[in-house]
Amino acid sequence: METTDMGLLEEIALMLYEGKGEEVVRLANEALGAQITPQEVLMGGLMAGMNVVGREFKEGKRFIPEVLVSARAMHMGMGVLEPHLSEADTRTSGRIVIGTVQGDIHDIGKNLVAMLMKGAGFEVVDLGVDVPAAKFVEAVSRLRPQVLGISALLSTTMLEMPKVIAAITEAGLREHMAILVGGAPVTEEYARDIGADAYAPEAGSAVERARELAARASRG
Ligand code: B1M
Repeated sequence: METTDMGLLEEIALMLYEGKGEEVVRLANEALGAQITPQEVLMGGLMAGMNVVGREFKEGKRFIPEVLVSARAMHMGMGVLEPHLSEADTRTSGRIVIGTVQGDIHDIGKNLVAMLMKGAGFEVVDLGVDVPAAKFVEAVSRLRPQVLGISALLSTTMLEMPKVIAAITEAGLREHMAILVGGAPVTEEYARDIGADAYAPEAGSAVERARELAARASRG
């Protein structure tokens, strides 16, 4: 693919696909300088590139080392967008503790959710990836968030979600807080079945759900 006739967003998508993080950073800055919004850079550039990577990974045309360099480029690109996407308004929407379940090291989507939550005025405590149920319980007990966000990207690891919810319940912490779940294999129905309070398919709606849940948790 020739880059000469491409728009900036297509170039960002291509550089992400090729795992050229420094180019992604340069082009993302150039796009922001050209008044392209951070949301457009995210969706039309970074996410568009990662979607192609994901499709080809599934089809066996891309392999883990290549996916890893694209993931690194994605992280670098998100680093450019973060100050713009998470320019928090001064209101505090509440506190959210978030993490990816045990056995799962996917963090790009979770980081995006965390970034937009910060932008929406939430205080975000990110526990990272591969988080055991006991660590979620410890954090909820110590920090008393209005919302606990749990992410899983594998159909095997989403089975950890009900274990986290059970551990929170057993620790007597389920009152006055709400649990939000998400990640590619998770569905609305699954969220309901495991006793989560809400499900969001992507980062924008995760913020909307968290706002509703935090308001409910503070009332309750
Ligand atoms: Co993985 N991987 N991966 N991988 N990987 C997937 C998830 C997969 C769908 C690819 C495929 O086969 N098509 C597949 C899972 C199949 C399944 O179980 N259904 C898969 C597999 C199989 C694996 C391995 C098992 C491969 C192997 O080793 N054989 C392995 C597992 C490692 C482990 O976790 N133990 C593995 C490894 C990896 C890498 C390390 C190479 C890398 C992760 C790097 C990183 O995250 N730092 C990686 C990547 C990059 C992917 C794909 C290509 C992209 C994921 C991503 O970042 N998407 C992915 C294919 C795909 O999803 N199409 C794939 C972009 C991101 C913005 O979207 O994460 O979906 P997403 O997040 C969205 C929503 O899901 C939602 O909002 C986000 C933003 O809109 N969301 C939430 C996410 N969390 C939320 C929480 C919420 C609410 C919404 O509330 C709390």
